[in-house]
Amino acid sequence: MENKTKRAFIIVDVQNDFIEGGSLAVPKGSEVVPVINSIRKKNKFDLIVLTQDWHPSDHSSFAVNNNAELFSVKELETGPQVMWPVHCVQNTEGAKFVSNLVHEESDIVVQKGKNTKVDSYSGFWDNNKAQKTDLEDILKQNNITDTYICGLAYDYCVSFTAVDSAECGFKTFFIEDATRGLQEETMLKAKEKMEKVGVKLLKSTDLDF
Ligand code: VGL
Ligand code: ZN
Repeated sequence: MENKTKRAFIIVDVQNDFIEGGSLAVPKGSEVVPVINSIRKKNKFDLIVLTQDWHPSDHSSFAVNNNAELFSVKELETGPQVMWPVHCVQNTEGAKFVSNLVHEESDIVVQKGKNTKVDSYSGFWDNNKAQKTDLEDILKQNNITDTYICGLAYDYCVSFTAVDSAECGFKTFFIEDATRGLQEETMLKAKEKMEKVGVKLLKSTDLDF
């Protein structure tokens, strides 16, 4: 039986729209980039995955497409949805990975949020858990046992990805200094949720492999 630890580094949504100057900027979002670059340089991962928020321009999470107030919560067919500014539209500058983020040929890119009707914070599933991305299959095909999650934004896509990772059965680590969040209150809730499902929170300096 193969039971060797195999580690994946999952870098969530480090895209221009989520850093300073972007349309859905996370405060100090760009600070994660040098931390992430140094993690991948110092530590040995078996697989590196980048997720990319990749919306069609008519996406239902955009306030303008619903005549809704920015950041309000609207009841859509698919459930409650935060009304976001237009962000990470497919093939735009805002959807590109931040230019100083190290990105190698062997990295796997998983795009999400492509279905107009439903948002997808997690890299694994859409918010309704109706449709999966390829992420779980990719990790399982590579015999990954442990995942290390970081990126933007803490309270949405990063924590949702970490929760799903734990629920998929991976030993899941959330690298606190390699993420930044939108709001204190939602970050606290996200942290509680992660701890409840067994995600371990740690710092990049704790990694020793
Ligand atoms: C995200 C809100 C909407 C994120 C993506 O990457 O955290 N947040 N789309
Ligand atoms: Zn989005």
